[in-house]
Amino acid sequence: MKEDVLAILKESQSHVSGEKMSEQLACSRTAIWKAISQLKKEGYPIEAQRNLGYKLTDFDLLNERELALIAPEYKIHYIEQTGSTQQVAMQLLADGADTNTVVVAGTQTSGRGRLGRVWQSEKYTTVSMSMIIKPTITLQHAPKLTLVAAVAVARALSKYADVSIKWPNDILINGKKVCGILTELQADPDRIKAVIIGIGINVNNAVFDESLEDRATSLAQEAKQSIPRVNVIERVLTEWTQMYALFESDGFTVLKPLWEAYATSIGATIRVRSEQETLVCTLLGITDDGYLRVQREGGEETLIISGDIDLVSS
Ligand code: BTX
Repeated sequence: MKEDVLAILKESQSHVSGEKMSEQLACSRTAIWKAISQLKKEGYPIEAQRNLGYKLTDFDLLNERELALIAPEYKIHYIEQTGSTQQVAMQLLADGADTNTVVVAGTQTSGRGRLGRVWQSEKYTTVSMSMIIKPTITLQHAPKLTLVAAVAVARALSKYADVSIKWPNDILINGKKVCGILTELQADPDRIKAVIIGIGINVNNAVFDESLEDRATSLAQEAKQSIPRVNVIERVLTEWTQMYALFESDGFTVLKPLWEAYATSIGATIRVRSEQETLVCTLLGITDDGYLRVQREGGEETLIISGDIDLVSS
């Protein structure tokens, strides 16, 4: 009953009367009133107005219960506010968390990117999530997991806008970053113990810090409508489940063409900044191992294992 009442409230943009709900659900008005009281106790912001009825006042509900409904095969921990979901996931791992444990934060105060960079994810407008995976692959194959996650997120976000992937870990819309992916490993010299894949998605951000203004965008800015974060998380987990199953059964080779289809800079001139050098070259694609294939100005082909890329010209 409670779930049915919640579903009606979620679907409705305006107030719904108790009478209408009791007719729709073929139950008494007392049963509706009880369900509403329970939902309120669970933290659902429901406004009651005389003569009008009930309305959910927050379209973007995010809590443990909502998350449990979208992906029962995952153990999702919701935290209203935390420093970094990566940090929480690491602690859960140390406490014995299993594969498919996910941490989601309402807001993140010290989000991190690669190489100690800052990831901005405050103000309850973004998706900040970290997934614990215990894959049965060797260390050498680990970088591919970032690419598998990128394909999954790209597919999930393509419902809202045209997305592209920028190697290795960014998802862009109209050339601006909408999502970053951070893969962190716990490994013995010969074997991966666990991988924590952190995904940060700008969902309902209306503005960005001056430093990001020209380089960042949100789904809401691009789709011109607000989007419940729980829907985005649901899509990401659904796509991740499918893409990761493909990766486990058939390897990265089947995912490579999917990745390349989103990588719009293939054939373009790019600047690669790696630890070793900064290089202007042509992007050819990726290898079966997930490394970047580029062509230097003299024609020589080079593989890039890690680094950042920027588009110079298409
Ligand atoms: P990255 O190192 O590739 O990108 C970080 C860079 O992206 C920053 O230096 C800045 O220029 C830019 N940036 C920072 N915040 C944003 C933003 N909100 N939108 C667009 N651009 C931004 C990317 O690292 C990996 C980010 C992973 C974030 C997730 S959130 C959940 C999990 N927890 C956590 O602490 N990190 C991950």
